[in-house]
Amino acid sequence: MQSESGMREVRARLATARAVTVLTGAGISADSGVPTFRGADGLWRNFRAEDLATPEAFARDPRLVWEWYNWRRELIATKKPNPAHYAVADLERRLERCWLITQNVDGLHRTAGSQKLSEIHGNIWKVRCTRCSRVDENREVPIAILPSCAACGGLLRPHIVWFGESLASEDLARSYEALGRCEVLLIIGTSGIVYPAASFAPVAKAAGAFVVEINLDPTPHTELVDVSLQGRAKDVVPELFS
Ligand code: BV8
Ligand code: ZN
Repeated sequence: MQSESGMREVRARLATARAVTVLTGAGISADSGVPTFRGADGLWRNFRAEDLATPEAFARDPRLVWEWYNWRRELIATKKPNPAHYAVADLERRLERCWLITQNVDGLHRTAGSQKLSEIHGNIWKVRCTRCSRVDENREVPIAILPSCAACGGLLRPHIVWFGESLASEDLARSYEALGRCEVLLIIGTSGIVYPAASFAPVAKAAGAFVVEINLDPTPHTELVDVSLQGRAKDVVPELFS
């Protein structure tokens, strides 16, 4: 469906919807200056996912993995939410039934005010003890010595879901509930490659949702969605609600 008529259709649906679910990926933070994973300047081009974002990589060389996450933390610490993050957060004020599922670990949705959310791949500002599994918010990680748990002395790891690791069952349950009951699913800035998030659009579609994609480029979702809006999230997303 063309953008102008597509935009009109989406705005009309959102104006009457009682339950909206939003699924976001790195593309929504790209407009804040956070590098995506698979784009031209994507993170993975300079790093190989299997070298860094896996439990095996951390077991093999925890210092290397911490150096990469500290580099990303320093980068993200200077970034701010953009109008797309704020428009998504504003949905919580408009609708009593809305839920945000984000693959992003940068925390920018929380900074923008989103509270009804599942950070299904974790959060780069949280650490987890590899021995007692305690999770803490931790804004500073001294890389000179590997960070250890205040409670038991175990080695701390980023509280992030790596490739080959299962998502938290609570996050999955919450996500499937939000996908199963929403009238509209907005998919913003994800390449639709990483599972299980890549299977969320068909789940919502099968449950009867009107599915909308906002992306710069076509993705594996594009032929399945009801409306595909091509453009930058910071420009398109606020337009959906104005
Ligand atoms: C699991 C943490 C199982 C790291 C991440 C073969 C087939 C199917 C599945 C698999 C398979 N082989 C392996 C698997 C499983 C694997 C997977 O899906 N692999 C993929 C690569 C095929 N999945 C897993 O391992 C998951 N776990 O399956 O567990 C299991 C079950 C039981 C027991 C044990 C295990 C775990 C997946 C989570 C991995 N962790 N992140 C970190 O972030 O440090 S994934 C990583 O990719 C990020 O979290 C990121 O969020 C995520 C998805 O990427 P996107 O967000 O989509 O970002 P991307 O750069 O790709 O795309 C950006 C998009 O934005 C583009 O479309 C671009 O056009 C658009 N864009 C850019 N700018 C803008 C924009 N759009 C709008 N406006 C703009 N301005
Ligand atoms: Zn511990």
